[in-house]
Amino acid sequence: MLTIAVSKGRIYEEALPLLADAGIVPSVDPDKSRKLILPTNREDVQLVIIRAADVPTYVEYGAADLGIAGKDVLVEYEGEGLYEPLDLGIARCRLMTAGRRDVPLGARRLRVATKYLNTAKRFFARRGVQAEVIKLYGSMELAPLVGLADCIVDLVDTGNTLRANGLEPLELIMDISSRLVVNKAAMKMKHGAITELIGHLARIVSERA
Ligand code: PRT
Ligand code: MG
Repeated sequence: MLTIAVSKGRIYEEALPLLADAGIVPSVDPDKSRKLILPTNREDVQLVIIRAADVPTYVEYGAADLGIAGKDVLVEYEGEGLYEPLDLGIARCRLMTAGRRDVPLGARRLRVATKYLNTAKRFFARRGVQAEVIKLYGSMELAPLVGLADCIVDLVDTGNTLRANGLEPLELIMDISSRLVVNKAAMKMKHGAITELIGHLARIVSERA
C-alpha cells in the first residue's frame, strides 16, 4: 500500500488533476465526507487528509510514504527524514514581508508577526536586521493594524488580502509552489512503486510547463 498525505483546500484541488493523470482517483470527496483516509480507484494507493503544516511530520515518521506540501511549510519544518524529488508547480504564491502603506519601517528593532517563525528569523538574520519574531497561527494581516507588529511575513498570491487591510507587499523572501515529498525508508522499501509514481508525475508536470 502507498499512502499519500495531502491537505484539504487549494493543494488538494490542484493536486487532484495531477493525480488523476497519474491514474489515481480518490473514491471519496473529502469536502462531502468526514473520512480522513480516502480510498482510491487503485487498491494499492490511499490518501490521508491532514493539515498542511502536518504533512512533513506524517511523511518523516513514515505514517505516509509520500506527501504534497508547500515549499513554505517545508522550509519552516526542520526535519531530516524527507526526500523532495519533485516540484509539482501547483499552489504557487510568494512568501513576502508586508507592512502598512502609511507607516514606514523605522530603524528601531522590528517586530514581525508570522506563522513562519524559523523562516522569518533566518530571513532577517541573513540581512543583519534585528527582529523580534512573534508566532501567530492565522490572520497575520491584523497584527500591524492593531500595533502587535511592524510588519508580517505571509504568503501573497493576488495581493487582495493585503490591500483589503491597508498593507502592501514589501520584500520577496521566496517563490512558493508545492513539492512531492517522500519518506526515506519508504523510498528503499517501496522503491519500485514510488519511483514509478515520481516518474509519472514528473512527465505530467513537464508536459504542463
Ligand atoms: O487552512 P489550514 O490552517 O489548515 O492550513 P493552511 O492555511 O496553511 O492551508 P491552505 O490550504 O490555506 O494553504 C496550503 C498551502 O497552499 C500553503 O502552505 C501554500 O503552500 C499554498 N498557497 C498558495 C497558499 C496561497 N497560495 C495563499 N494565497 N496558502 C495560503 N494563501 C493565503 C495567504 O496566507 C493569505 O491569507 O491566501 C491569502 C493571500 O491571498 P491573496 O490572493 O489575497 O494574495
Ligand atoms: Mg488556510
